[in-house]
Amino acid sequence: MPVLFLATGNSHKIDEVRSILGSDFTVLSQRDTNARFDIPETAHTFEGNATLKALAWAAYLRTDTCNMNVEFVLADDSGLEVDALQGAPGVHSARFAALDSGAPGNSPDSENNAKLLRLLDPVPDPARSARFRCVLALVPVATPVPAAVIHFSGSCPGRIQRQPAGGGGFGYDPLFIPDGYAASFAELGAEIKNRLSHRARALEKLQAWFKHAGQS
Ligand code: ITT
Repeated sequence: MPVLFLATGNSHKIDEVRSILGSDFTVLSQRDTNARFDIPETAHTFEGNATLKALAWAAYLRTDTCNMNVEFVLADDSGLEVDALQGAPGVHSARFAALDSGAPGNSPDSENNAKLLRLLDPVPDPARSARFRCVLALVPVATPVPAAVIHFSGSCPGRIQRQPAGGGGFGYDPLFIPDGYAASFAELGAEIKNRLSHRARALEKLQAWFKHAGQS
């Protein structure tokens, strides 16, 4: 069974990845170590930022001081692309509100959602299309530097409604209605979200890769 270290500080991502991958993988995460890194997400693409996070953690997990027996690091960079905003918030999804205030770190979900609703207020319903995107970067820990990085991507199309609804999920879930449904991800709940989300679709490709590589 492959042992993955999920390089994220976002506990919702950890829960979703664990639940989607199920028992075929052992998934460790930042909850299993006291190590913490501030990794500036300076790339302009999801793929670039996922790679930065995966390589930073892989460098640590390779050191003798870290005794975690991890085989692979997996990082997730994800976000929402809104067509009427030319793809924003995109790679800035986590700190969309802070782009205006200059506040450091991620913004509260409520502030990001409020900004999105404000910007989309004049946009008519048929033009409120959007998609969630997720890029995963997988780095084998045993491989010497420079390590190979393998990417898997997934997207989930939908639209942005005018009011938040639902108590599940995180981030923009209360505003996002996936195509084929009449309720937000936050209303649909984890079971449905984890079947159709951008993260689920990227993880399907990762599972197929492991199957092919004969490692699962
Ligand atoms: P890590 O970098 O530590 O993984 P993060 O939350 O900062 O955690 P990202 O930089 O990838 O992660 O930003 C992702 C943001 O995109 C997240 O904070 C949400 O605002 C949004 N997002 C991503 N996936 C989402 C999902 O499944 N549902 C709702 N919003 C999501």
